[in-house]
Amino acid sequence: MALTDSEVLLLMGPPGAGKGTQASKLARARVLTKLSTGDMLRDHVSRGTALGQEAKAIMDAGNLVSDEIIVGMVRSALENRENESVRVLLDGFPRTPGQADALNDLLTEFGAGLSAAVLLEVNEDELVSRLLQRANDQGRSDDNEETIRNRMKVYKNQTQPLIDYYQTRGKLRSVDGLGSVEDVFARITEVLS
Ligand code: B4P
Repeated sequence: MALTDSEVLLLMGPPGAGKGTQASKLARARVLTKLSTGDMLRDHVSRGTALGQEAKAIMDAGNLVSDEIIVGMVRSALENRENESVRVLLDGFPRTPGQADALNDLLTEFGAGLSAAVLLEVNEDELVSRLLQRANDQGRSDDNEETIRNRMKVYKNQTQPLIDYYQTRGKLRSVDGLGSVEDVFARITEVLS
């Protein structure tokens, strides 16, 4: 495949499934630009922008920032990309059916299509233990037990329906997210080959 061809991958999964971790590796390996809505939001928070001030309390409670803000951020990232083709890896977006519809519209507008949606599957005990470990290592303000519990609930109610959405469209690739980072990466590479 020539690098001028468009490729759009998205990584889905519950909080702590390894999306951010795998997204960085996958983007490097396939020469894609990583677009992480979580990273973009944290960047706004740390710069103290109006958007960041609005998002901070929502993120700290483990809720989802509005579709309007998120879709606006992704749209500007796509508009500001360096290459003619659309070669992106979406990390943590879409997270609601409304965002998934908006992504379809955006990709049509930019002349690209979704290549695959990779779902990382990890059981809840392991998710909680990873996030509490990260709380120790990095002190992220949404990695405390109460917020983690809410993030899991929000994932089940608002994001899990996207599994069917992408399954029905023949785009879903499920991957076991347990094991070492390298093992999980090898599984992802295999389902995309
Ligand atoms: P995100 O930044 O997407 O946070 P996340 O779901 O916790 O995933 P993350 O990528 O950070 O963690 P990962 O699983 O890689 O979102 C944060 C918040 O932003 C959301 O709650 C929401 O408020 C807001 N937001 C973001 N996108 C939004 C959207 N589209 N719509 C609305 N709101 C949005 O890793 C977790 C930990 O596990 C790490 O410490 C990692 O080192 C570890 N780990 C990874 N792989 C492992 C492995 N194989 N084994 C052991 N540990 C592993």
